[in-house]
Amino acid sequence: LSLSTDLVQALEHDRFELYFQPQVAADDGELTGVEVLLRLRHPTQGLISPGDFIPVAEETGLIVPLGAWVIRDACRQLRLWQALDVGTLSINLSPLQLQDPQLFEIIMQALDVNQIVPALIEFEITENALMRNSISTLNQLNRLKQLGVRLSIDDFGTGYSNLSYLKQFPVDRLKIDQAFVRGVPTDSNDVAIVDAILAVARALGLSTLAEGVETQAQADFLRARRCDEFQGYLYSRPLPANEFEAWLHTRR
Ligand code: G
Ligand code: G
Ligand code: MN
Ligand code: NA
Repeated sequence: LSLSTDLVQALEHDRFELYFQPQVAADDGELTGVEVLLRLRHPTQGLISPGDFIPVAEETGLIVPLGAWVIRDACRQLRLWQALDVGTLSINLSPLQLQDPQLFEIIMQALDVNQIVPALIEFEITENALMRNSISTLNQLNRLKQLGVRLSIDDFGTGYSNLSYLKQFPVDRLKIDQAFVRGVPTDSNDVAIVDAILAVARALGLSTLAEGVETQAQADFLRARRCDEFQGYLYSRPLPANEFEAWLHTRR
């Protein structure tokens, strides 16, 4: 009948899957982490991207239990990869999850059950999520930070550009949105924006990751400007767990 009904059933019938996209160091290309990206295996429509269902899950509130499933399943996978040294596992958090009083408990339990060191987990929060409900969001983020997980700002540069919140929130790194990465090194506006983001990050002591790196020219430019890490099709698309393991084996 509707996508929102489909989503409830999909969660009940375990039809969501996690994909994993490598993040690599700019200097030597070594794996530094993995972003967890959600997919829906629809019985008739095949694999559906989060861009097509996350907005519905946010409108209906399903993102709260769905996001909890993502956290638990990602931690389960990280435990299975314990011997592989995959680095930091980055998990996307929605604004509604940040307002959920149970979020902290859900995270604590997932870490505990899987015996995961908090420093191996990073939560990605978009700029717009940070701008909303700043008091409760700030409290939630401070608790998470004290627990020892890492925090990053996703899609950096695309939100409402009030930079004052960067001082308030205990974030560790900025993920430069692929919209700006796309144009470097040829588009002078994108070059200016990327340079400005790198300068802000450096001044505030935050590390930087460029998203959507697709070409060697982009990587070379960003490396020269001392961006710390890269993620994008140049290295790998998001992959199911078994294909990610194969990707890792061919590189080591
Ligand atoms: O994988 P893809 O490029 O299609 O992801 C599209 C968008 O969906 C991205 O903005 C990404 O941050 C978001 N997304 C992917 N997985 C999750 C998830 O587990 N939770 C939330 N809240 N967003 C996700
Ligand atoms: O918004 P967020 O950064 O969480 O989501 C990343 C999204 O970007 C995912 O949907 C992923 O599939 C997509 N993506 C990852 N690498 C590339 C890339 O190199 N090029 C493009 N066009 N999209 C990418
Ligand atoms: Mn992300
Ligand atoms: Na992003």
